Amino acid sequence: MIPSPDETFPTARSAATAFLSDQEILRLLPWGSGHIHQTFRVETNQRCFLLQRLNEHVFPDLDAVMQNLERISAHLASRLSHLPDGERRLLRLLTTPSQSSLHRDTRGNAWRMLHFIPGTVSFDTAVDLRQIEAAARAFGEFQRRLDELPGPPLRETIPGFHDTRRRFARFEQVLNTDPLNRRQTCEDEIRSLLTLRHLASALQDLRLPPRTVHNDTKLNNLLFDQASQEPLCVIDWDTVMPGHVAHDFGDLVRTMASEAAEDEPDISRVKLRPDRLAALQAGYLSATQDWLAPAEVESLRLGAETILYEQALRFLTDHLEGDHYYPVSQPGHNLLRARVQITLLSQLRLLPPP
Ligand code: ADP
Ligand code: GN1
Ligand code: MG
Repeated sequence: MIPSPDETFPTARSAATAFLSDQEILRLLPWGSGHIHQTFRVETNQRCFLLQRLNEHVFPDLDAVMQNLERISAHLASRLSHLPDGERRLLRLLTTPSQSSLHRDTRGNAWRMLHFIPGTVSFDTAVDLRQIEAAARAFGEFQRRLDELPGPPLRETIPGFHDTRRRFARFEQVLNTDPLNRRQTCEDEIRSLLTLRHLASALQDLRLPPRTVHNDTKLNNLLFDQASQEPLCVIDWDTVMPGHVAHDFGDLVRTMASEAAEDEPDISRVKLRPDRLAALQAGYLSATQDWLAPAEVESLRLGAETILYEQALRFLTDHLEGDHYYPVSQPGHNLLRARVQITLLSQLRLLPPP
């Protein structure tokens, strides 16, 4: 589990100095609403930076993560620097005096620092159709640029990340052991997921060729320009690695097709809107249709079902195991999250095919 910011502040300040030995650090603030790392905005006498204590439980191979990031940053720099505002469209890593983009503190914690992209906003839920279409286009463009990444494939930073079959097997295992006796709290959700178990393998059975994709295209992994409200920079590149475009499309649907938050407690507010789905499809295809194979375009709807199913499995597994992966702010938080995914999935399955 991620420690609270209060526990980490003193170590964060000293980690920041490892990257910024020549600047005076004025202020550190906890930042963003990501589930995985512990993130701070660092203000110095010169400018702002983004400091992250990396979650090594989730990413055990940080060498792979950082090597991928360096390659992606260099490649996208060559594609984006000519655009207006080029520097703000890109994640740029800082290095320590020994030229490392990763710093280990005396306790062994891993830290990295990025240039803070100023004048941006991110959203946990989407505002309107225009924003939804633009966000889907931005993630599609990100995929298209990465498809041209030179050299060998990126390293796999989390083995089997979207191996839904494996996620299902883990879910079944936890169901059988029920270590905290929580099974009784979620019998309906368990039944729904067992009934839909064919979704654990349907996409993988298509045997589509892998591409370099983002793998975590939730809306808050996109920064928007505050002034124009247009997408500016796709962030959170830790899971960028070989995978399927349908998974990326799936996470767009999961996080934008409804007005409700990922953990909306009032299930009657969780409504998958067909107009939002159409905007996602239009935006995403406007950036990708000319280079995707027809089988990939056909797989998009199944990708959305698969990701909703997989994310429900992941949240419910975490609930049953004791909330070790996703931070929770109330008892049953992961169960709430799982319920939202299951609700969206059942509504999606009632819609006619695209
Ligand atoms: P997590 O894996 O925990 O989701 P992210 O890399 O997505 O971590 O970062 C967490 C949050 O920090 C993002 O949602 C975003 O609001 C903010 N953020 C990340 N990188 C930058 C950056 N370079 N400039 C400004 N804000 C950023
Ligand atoms: C995590 O890091 P963040 O908050 O963008 C998770 C995703 C989940 C998402 C659910 C590495 O994303 O896979 O879909 O939470 N990232 C990792 O909100 O597990
Ligand atoms: Mg994130």
